[in-house]
Amino acid sequence: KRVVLPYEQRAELAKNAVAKQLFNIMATKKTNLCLSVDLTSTTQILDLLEKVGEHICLVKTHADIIEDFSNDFTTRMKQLSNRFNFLILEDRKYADIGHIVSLQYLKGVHRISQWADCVTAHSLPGEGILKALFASGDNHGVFLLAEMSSEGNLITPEYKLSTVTMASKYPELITGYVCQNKDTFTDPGLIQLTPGVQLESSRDDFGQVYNTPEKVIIENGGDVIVVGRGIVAAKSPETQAVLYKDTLWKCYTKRISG
Ligand code: 5IU
Repeated sequence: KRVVLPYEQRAELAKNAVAKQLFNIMATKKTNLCLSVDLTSTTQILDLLEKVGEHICLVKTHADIIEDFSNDFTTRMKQLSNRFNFLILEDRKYADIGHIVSLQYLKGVHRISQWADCVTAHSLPGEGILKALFASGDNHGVFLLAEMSSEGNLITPEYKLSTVTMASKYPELITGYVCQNKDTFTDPGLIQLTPGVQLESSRDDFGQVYNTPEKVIIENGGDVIVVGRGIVAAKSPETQAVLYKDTLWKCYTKRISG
């Protein structure tokens, strides 16, 4: 069963290169924490990554909220990712026809394909979006949205099922799913990325719903856990990152011990 297999064994079952790498990073660094750096200045982001880089397996960015985005910034972020051994996920949530998504991935001011190890995408437009992303690079990956954490989102069980069926045709491209529940997929070579996690609050003012580490990892099968404001907005993000890392890893070890 996927949820009880350790990450190092799942690395061997991964068909996507990024998934394999991410499983191995988690096993080596003993962390399944993904930091969502939803900050609007490059120095804020780089300073934070200096402090918490050793505690995370993945950083999740939103390039389009950064006010002074530049190639120099992505070069520096890449240097940090090499130094601390974490990967970069651009949470772009592509949702257009394949032709446009390919341009959005390769071109524009952000040139996402040049620095992101993986990206997020909606399945809504159909498989052209996967065909386009697959054709647009090597050694990259996609986390496909199968569920969302926000209340009242319009994703249905049928949509989720069709999403997984669609993705099964692109095993070399798919790193995993962004989802909330372990029944979403069965393949142990894929990664369940779960956002909407906090130790303190249960929701924000705009529909975000938070669950505890225990719930998302032990009950719901989350593999890589996304934490944003729980760390970024804390008085000491570094201390908080260590607390999240330790708590999340404890839940994972409990889960794999049955
Ligand atoms: N995010 C979600 N829920 C989702 C998806 C993505 O929260 O279902 I798909 C993103 C949004 C934000 C981060 O970048 O994950 C969560 O940040 P907070 O931990 O600050 O709520």
